Amino acid sequence: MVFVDEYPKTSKLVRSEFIVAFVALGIGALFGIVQALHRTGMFRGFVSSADYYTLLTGHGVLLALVFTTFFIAGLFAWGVTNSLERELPQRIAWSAFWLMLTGTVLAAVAILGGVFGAPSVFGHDLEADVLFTFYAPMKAHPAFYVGAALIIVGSWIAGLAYFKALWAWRAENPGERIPLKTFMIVTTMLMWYISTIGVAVEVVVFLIPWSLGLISQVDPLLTRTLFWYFGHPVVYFWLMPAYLVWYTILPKLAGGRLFSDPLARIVFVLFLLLSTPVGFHHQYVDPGIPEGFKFIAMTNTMFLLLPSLLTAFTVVASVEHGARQRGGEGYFNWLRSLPWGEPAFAGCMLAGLMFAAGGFSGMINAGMNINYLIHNTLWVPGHFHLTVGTAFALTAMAISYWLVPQITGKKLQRRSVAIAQPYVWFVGMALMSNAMHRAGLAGIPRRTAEPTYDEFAFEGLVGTVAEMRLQIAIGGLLLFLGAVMFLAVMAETWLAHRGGRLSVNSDFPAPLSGPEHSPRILDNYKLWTAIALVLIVIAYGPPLASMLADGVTMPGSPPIPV
Ligand code: HAS
Ligand code: CU
Repeated sequence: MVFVDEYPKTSKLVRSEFIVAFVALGIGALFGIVQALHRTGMFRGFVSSADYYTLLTGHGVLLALVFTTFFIAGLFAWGVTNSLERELPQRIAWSAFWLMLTGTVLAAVAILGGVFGAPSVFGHDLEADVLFTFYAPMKAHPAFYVGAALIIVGSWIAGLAYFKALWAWRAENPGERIPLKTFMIVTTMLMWYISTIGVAVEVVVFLIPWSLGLISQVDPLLTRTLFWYFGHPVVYFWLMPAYLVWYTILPKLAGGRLFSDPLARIVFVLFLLLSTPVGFHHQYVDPGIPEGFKFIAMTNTMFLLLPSLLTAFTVVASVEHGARQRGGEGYFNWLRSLPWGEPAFAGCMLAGLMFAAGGFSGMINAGMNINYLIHNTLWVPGHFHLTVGTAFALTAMAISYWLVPQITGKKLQRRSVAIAQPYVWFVGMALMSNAMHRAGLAGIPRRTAEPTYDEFAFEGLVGTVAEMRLQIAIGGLLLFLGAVMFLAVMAETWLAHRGGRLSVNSDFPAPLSGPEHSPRILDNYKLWTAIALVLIVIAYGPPLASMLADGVTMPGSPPIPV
């Protein structure tokens, strides 16, 4: 039975979440190409350099916060429903959706106000050129922070719907192991609840009253620390749903079976434990944080490589199993027997391949000494366009080719465009990201509208200023083309009529090694949450105490209008 017929209510919720996600993707991609052409000097006719930061904030918020959060909410609603074989509690799920959407509209209006001359609204200039990390003392309109708070609270309520479905399932299936997709989803949500405490305190306790003028100062180090307490785990909030796709759907698309359910559970427990006590690796150059706690963050970050390296092993082994079921042979020849002409499969594999590169550039970031070389340079956007921009984004687009037909009951349209799109995205990202990494190594800064590269010497580095500019511009154009191709296929599929049997379904073969091969304690997520909190107290307790010792706003800063 097609998913949309079996679970019509949750299908409608997933469709709504995906529509918001895809609209955010489209607007964010449009801002992206305008930025790329502007800062490479290829074409500067769209915006002034002053408005560049409005676009950059829109690009980051719409793609890194809105596209991701709404797509993940849709994917998780599908995953819980599919694995527990029941509709989600609708009232809770839909209230989460409307809260997140209200928050998104508020934040988007505040951002776009900047393009329309920042008119005064409720006594404050309507603008939010604070970028997606919204560092104080740069100040946005209060609506921006209220919007961010509503998105966070909405996501918390969405998680409640998943837990209610799980508790109801457990009452009917006492002693049963939690089905893997739901296990992955609840561990991700637990990590999300823990990590969003930081940004919720930052926004609700400090930035909203400060932007309203109710408090005169905030301590920028404290608000940055609260942001990065959340800022690293949020990247795993983006990665773990991609891993859910790679572990539980990709093996099926390859014609195989998941190599090891127990390894998958261990990976998600490791992310729950280690994702949050590492945030200082974004603040290696910040003053006021004892070096020892930066070192602890670096050490934890290196441990955090383990779940991803385990993933590389398990996912490739699962895909290889599929290849051999198709008659694949040899040490590597089996790769050729995989369904590279299937858009969902090819997109996920190319996303994984590119994430390997993104992961290794993350390792460079994580080294305290080498980080000084790349911090705040174009290297960092090069890194995160491989990670959230491809590992997550390309996986989300690829799996939509498989999932959207099931939540609409309509056949995928424009298959030839869908087949080409992951490859266009992959080539575009390879060009743009590698040039960004190299430019970063040469010291070219990130977040600048008017960088004059000319005086940067490139001795010893392959490439010249002109070549890097060209690569970033061509790569950006291909990425924009890839986004348009994806949205065109989605629109035609959405608007098509139902008819004929779908070639896809949500039935999954049992893993080669099932949950019965893993200790039951893995499912004890209360234990893992408690340990995660202890690790956080160790990593953050003393530094936060020292920051608070001299008062929550001292040394403070008044708002700097952007
Ligand atoms: Fe990062 C900065 C370190 C992962 C996103 N990161 C950022 C920022 C973002 C971001 C958005 O230590 C910038 C924030 C800002 O604006 O300032 N990052 C890491 C490390 C990892 C890592 C060690 N990052 C991510 C992920 C992201 C993401 C995932 C989004 C989704 N990152 C940093 C650091 C900074 C940073 C510092 C601060 C830099 C600075 O100074 O500002 C690790 O998690 C990476 C582990 C991954 C691997 C790769 C494993 C390979 C796999 C591939 C499997 C293959 C498959 C298919 C499935 C070791 C899993 C195979 C294909 C075949 C053909 C067989
Ligand atoms: Cu990080």
